[in-house]
Amino acid sequence: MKTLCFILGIFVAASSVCAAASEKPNVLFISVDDLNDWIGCLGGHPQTKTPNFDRLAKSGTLFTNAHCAAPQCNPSRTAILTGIPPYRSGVYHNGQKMRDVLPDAEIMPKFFSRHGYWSAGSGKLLHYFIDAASWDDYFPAKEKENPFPPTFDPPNRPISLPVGGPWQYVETDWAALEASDEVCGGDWSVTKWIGGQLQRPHDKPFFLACGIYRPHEPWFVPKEYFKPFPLESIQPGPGYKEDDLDDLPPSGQKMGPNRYFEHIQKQGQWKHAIQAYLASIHYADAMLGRVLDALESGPYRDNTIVVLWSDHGWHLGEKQHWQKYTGWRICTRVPLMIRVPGGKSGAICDQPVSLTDLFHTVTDLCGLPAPQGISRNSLVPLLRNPDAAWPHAAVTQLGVPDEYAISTKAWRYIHYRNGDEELYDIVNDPHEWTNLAAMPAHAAKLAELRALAPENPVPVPQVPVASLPELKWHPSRDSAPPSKPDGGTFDVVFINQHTQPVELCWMSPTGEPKSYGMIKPKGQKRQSTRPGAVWQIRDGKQQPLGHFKIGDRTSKAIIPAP
Ligand SMILES: [Ca+2]
Ligand SMILES: [Ca+2]
Repeated sequence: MKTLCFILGIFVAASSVCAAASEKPNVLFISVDDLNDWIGCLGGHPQTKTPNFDRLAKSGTLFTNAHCAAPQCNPSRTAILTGIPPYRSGVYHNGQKMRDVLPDAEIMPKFFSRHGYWSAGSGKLLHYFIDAASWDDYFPAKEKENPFPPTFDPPNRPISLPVGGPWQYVETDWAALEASDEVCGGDWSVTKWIGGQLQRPHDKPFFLACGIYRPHEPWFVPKEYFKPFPLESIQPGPGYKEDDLDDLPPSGQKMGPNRYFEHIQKQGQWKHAIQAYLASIHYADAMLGRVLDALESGPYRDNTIVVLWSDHGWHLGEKQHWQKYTGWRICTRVPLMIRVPGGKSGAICDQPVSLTDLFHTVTDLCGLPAPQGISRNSLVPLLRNPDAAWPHAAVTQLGVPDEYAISTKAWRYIHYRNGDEELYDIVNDPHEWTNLAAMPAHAAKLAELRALAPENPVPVPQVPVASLPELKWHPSRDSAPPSKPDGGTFDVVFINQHTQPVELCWMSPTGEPKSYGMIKPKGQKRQSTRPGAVWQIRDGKQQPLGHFKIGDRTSKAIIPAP
């Protein structure tokens, strides 16, 4: 009882409330995947329909200047669940495995379990794994390390966007489905299970984490969620400006335009994609509504802290970009809302905050001892007073140690690894259309923001070969197909498990093998290559054994024993 009195004391100082409360507040920790600021209460798109996000925001504090620790799932979610920013942990990108880099880091559910809580989750919280040892329970079965319940996969999936090349993520597509929410499964099953936990008796306080997957791709949701967004009415995001790239430094000009947006426009799918993203957000909103309804009609309505966040934003054409990975505000700014029993409702905070601060904030709210070695910036003072002094800036790391974006209350600064810079006045230019970095009048502001750079960022640790995804081996005594290389380079590690030396050959686009040398038995060769390349393996007599087709990322290619 003492703990909740402490917490509520912060907000209402009413002993009668404390007397009625149970010992410790519960925590409902909700994540949404790839949701940018296109929700009603953040005003990111005039057509969006998100009554449940808006209702949660209205019942607590909405942070309008919250930023992810990194604009991609793995480093962002790792920072949230460990409380350690990428420049300290070394988890910078999606190609790393959290447990390779941070074998001993304690994540939030484990911390809560160790402090008398029952911790459970469902859906995607970490990057496509559960980390079973950190949870008391998980749906579906935690031992399988797959956070997803089955999702409806129509036998003849509609195709709206033809595949543009090997660079294209396999799930980049969209369409209205002839299916009910229940048949769609996935988020429906996650929110059903979470709702069940919110309604049943518990003998301990709970830390319950709900990972809603939409609006992550693919954007297939039941057709009723498309209805409020007739195709002919669809508008681009208000941040879209066709000639927005002119004032960017070379690194920004390279970061912005990508082949997704070009391909989507060529296929006449831009409006369709915006429609499908809005529909997927509307669907995620309905799933959130199921969780909020279960909480509000159940026994834990008045003693549960609710935290909702998205792991990063998303471009739909802004800066000629599609997807994520950039340092611009459409990609780093995220929905964040926190409701505390007895706390403020309808509060809006525009201080720059980072999702890395959530671990410390939630333990602070629950009166638990502060975890060691994590971000120290608790948001509790801002929950008490949204205008409280806040000397911190929010740092978003962009995949490598020396590339980052910094957000303050009124300004944003982007620093690329070659030293290129951008500076934006977000009060007067919220869509970052005018880069002020080169203007002498803003030199002092630029210097001020430069000084906020992360100090001594840790280097990117090498991914152990054992953790790399494995390419499919295509055994064949015949020749291999030609390469169709398309996209940026990365390494693939070829591992020879054959008893004899083998020869590694790159297939030219016209189908001729070109030798890149021999690999000894039990030997390895790290080779730079590109998506769509084909590598043939030959024996010592130059007879083909088979080949590998390169996918879209660093991987390993195991040449099997005969
Ligand atoms: Ca994500
Ligand atoms: Ca511009």
